Amino acid sequence: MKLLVLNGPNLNLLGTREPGIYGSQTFEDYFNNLTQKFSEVALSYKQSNHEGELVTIIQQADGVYDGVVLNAAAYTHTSVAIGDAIKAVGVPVVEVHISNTFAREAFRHNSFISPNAKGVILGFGLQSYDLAIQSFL
Ligand code: CA2
Repeated sequence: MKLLVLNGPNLNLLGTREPGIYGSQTFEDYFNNLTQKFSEVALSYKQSNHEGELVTIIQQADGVYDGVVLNAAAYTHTSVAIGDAIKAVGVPVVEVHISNTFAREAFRHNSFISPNAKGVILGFGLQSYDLAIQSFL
């Protein structure tokens, strides 16, 4: 099984700021743990701060990966373009969030990803990614 873990804007800062919300581990470290734990899965990791680049990555994932684990970060709440891209491709996307977005500000309660996602996992810290990978297995 080939899975792509795709992170959106500012998630490259994980482990450096706001540890109270997002934890103190860098995503690269955590991704290393994931590749060891799921050694039977061909896991790839990409991150972009740019909306259009995320759209392109999702389009290019179609037919290449069996699934995408997507944390679109703040674009979750704003991006019709990313929502449309997920709808347009055949590759299943599981939406993840580190924090429980429903326990936060009202503007984080809407997602343009969820209606087009296979499922949504949120609020379990970085473990949300682990659970999303398990959902594909
Ligand atoms: O909880 C999540 O995973 C979010 O997708 C994170 C986004 C936020 O806008 C969403 O509402 C929920 C923010 C990612 C910012 O990541 C940072 C990491 C370290 C330091 C500062 C920001």
